[in-house]
Amino acid sequence: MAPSSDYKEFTDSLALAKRVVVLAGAGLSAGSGIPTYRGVGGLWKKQDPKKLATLDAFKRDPSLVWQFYHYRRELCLRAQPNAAHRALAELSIRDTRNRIMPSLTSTEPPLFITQNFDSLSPRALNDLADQLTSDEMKTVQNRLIEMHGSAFRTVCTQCKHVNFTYDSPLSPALADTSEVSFETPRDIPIDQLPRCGGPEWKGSNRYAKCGGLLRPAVVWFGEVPEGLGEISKELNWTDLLIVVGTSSLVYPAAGFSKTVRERGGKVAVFNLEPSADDTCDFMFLGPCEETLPKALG
Ligand code: BJW
Ligand code: ZN
Repeated sequence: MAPSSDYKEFTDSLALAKRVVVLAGAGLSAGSGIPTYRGVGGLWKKQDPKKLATLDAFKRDPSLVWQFYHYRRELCLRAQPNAAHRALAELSIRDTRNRIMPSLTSTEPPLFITQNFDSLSPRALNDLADQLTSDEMKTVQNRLIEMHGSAFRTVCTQCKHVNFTYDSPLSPALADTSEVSFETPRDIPIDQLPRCGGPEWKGSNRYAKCGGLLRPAVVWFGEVPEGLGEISKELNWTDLLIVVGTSSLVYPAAGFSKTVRERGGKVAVFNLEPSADDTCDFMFLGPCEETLPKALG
């Protein structure tokens, strides 16, 4: 049967669903000016992911890979959440208060899985902080999984210390990396790339002088995405999966809709165009920054 694009029918399914999961991809942030990967103007149309988004690439040329991530990190820092990020953040907090869902058995907000590393969804949630207690906000934040990592986290290749920061640049040598300079990259000596300051351990300086090379805490091809345990548990009892702005070509995320449908849940796709997820119950074509507020508002 062809998927429905009837907003009322979708709202009814949402109201009946006890367990909602959101899966977001690059199209969610396209309206904020962050390029997607595979569409028109997509990153992987211009750049070869094997040279930039694998551990081997990083080992071979950390200077090139860091310039690529610095440039994209800056783009994310300058971007603002759009109406689709805001609509999804509202969905999370309204559910926490049980205002939208009739389910009295669950006060858990939807599990919000994003493949994006741009921090725009966490920022949209934080923008609603004044409507929640700090405990409620923690509950909502704990339900957000950045399955392909974050542009704002680093991990030390030596001591494995993880750090989160919006500071930029992460090392002075990266300061003047723009898109143009990224496309003609400099050869930055390895000791001038971001290095580990170690965790700020009170009473111990065990790692204080680690100084190891940092890498972006993003999930490259061949690496295991984050939060898969929680995700696969949740997909077993998902009533409604809302899939936003992903081409559904990258696994394991590309398989989530099939899992939900096999277990009897419904799938709603919000995309500019039909994607690999065309076997779904609802399909709303158009920019998600327009369709999502309409569907969730
Ligand atoms: C709009 C819009 C608007 C635009 N409104 N919509 C063969 C078969 C099966 C699997 C494999 C295989 N060969 C290799 C694999 C595995 C591999 C894989 O899937 N490769 C495929 C390419 C075939 N996967 C992996 O390696 C993953 N790890 C893994 O499998 O580990 C093994 C394992 C799994 C499970 C358990 C145990 C072990 C890791 C994948 C890591 C992906 N990393 C990246 C880079 C992150 C860092 C960075 O950004 O640099 O993640 S790649 C890139 O793709 C990024 C994205 O998160 C990901 C998905 O892209 P997304 O979000 O779908 O973007 P696009 O551009 O593809 O689509 C945008 C969509 O938006 C389009 O549909 C537009 O129409 C739409 N759109 N504007 C609504 N305004
Ligand atoms: Zn370290």
